[in-house]
Amino acid sequence: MNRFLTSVGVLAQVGLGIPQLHAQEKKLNVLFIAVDDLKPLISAYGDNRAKTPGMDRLAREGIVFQNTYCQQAISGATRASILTGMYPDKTRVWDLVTDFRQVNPNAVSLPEYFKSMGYETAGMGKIFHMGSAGAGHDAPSWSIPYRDAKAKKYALPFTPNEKNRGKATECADVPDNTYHDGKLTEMAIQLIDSLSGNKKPFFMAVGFLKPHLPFVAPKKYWDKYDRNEFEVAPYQKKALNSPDIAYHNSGELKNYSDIPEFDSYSENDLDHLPIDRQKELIHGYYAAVSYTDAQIEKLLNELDRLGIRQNTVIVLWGDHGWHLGDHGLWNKHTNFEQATHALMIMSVPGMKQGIKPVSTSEFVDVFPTLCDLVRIPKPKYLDGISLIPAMENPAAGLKEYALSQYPRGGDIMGYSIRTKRFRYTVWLDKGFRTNMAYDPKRVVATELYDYEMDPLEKENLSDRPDYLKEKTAMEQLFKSCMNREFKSNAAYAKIADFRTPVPVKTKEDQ
Ligand SMILES: [Ca+2]
Repeated sequence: MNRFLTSVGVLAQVGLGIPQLHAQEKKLNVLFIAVDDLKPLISAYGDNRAKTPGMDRLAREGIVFQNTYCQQAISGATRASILTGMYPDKTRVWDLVTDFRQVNPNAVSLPEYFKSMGYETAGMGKIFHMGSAGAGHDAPSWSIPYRDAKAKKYALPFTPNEKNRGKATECADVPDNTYHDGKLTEMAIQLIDSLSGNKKPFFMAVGFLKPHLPFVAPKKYWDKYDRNEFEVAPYQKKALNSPDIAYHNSGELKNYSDIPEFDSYSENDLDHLPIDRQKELIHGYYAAVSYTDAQIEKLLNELDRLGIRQNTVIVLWGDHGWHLGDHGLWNKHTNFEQATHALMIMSVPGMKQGIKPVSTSEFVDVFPTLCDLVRIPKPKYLDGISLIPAMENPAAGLKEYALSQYPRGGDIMGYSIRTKRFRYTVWLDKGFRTNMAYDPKRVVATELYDYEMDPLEKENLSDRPDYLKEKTAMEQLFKSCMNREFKSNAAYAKIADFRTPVPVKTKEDQ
């Protein structure tokens, strides 16, 4: 089936009862800011080390979703998911190289949908994952052709290693626009200026590359921190009784030329990355976060200067979490809390400011929430829900759990549900996906963590007799989730036109 025919079909299915704007009323603009590998470490999430005045301001003036989870902690998959409003088992993107249009030709992206609703849509920087976006960075998404800033990855000369990588960090006394994100911000400001005068509302997506590795940032951002004040992750071992499959060897970090070989999750502290290198990386990560924060602040200032903040919805999100040494892990690529817990802040004209909804939420909720916020109908097949009730009443609980997943070894998928107190993860083999009926015989490992008693995930409680009651309850919840997804996949298959399934690529980087 032709994708555009299905788009029309989707539009025909949209829900009723949503208030419509009068024809002459201009809809709200959307500024959609994606940040690569930004974990929720700003003060609004309880980390007082980060120097992030831009995001702090957005948090004060916006809505901070405290308990939001990405659907899969790797760029290609999480971005395909948030940008289509569907779980990875429906987008069929679980890696860094699959273009969702190729495996799911009838999918409609969030900006593409806004375009169909009369929006001017523009994208720049990393919106979709670079390796998994088709020509024109997914040309159907944009009414204005996609553009990107060009800049060298490093300001200082470097000799690449055999993997064609330089060092993991760089501190150079250079201006912001030496690197990609500073240049991109200048381009974004120009485009905001021109779009602000249009009759059409705009949906503008800006994607920053930092704090993704390598941690390069101008010196002034490094100087905001005293390296000696950083503490390394307090727990760097494998969780007691946890399966190996939950972990990886931090291969992405090891690609960089100055990172020595180390054992990711050894019981022996001497096998870990040396403490001084850990502190250097943590310092670099925070410097890169502050650098990107300054770019975000420039965008906010420009909206204010133009006087369009009061008719622009802002969505800021980091595409997944990051392991800064917990469990001995670096990078993302797991189902643990540090990889799946994500930053998401929205700023909405006319809504309460500085609130922190406690409800569990998921990235799949962004699509329907944005539709409701700008008062356009939402496609019925979307996997998420509107978060507006949690914005109006921050104490409201909208979801019992968030669902994340991560593949391991090509043939195994780990599905993880996170409730307010627990995480229950089940690893299933032989290519299981939620479009298949759940089969307990495929289970190869389970994990249970109790965040009330063990926030650092030091022990897998799955087999502990004193947690039998809690495990049984989580197991039931997990099965109901698998059943829900099985039914949901079957319903979606009626409007989708899947091609031959593609194997998951094992390369893990972005
Ligand atoms: Ca990423």
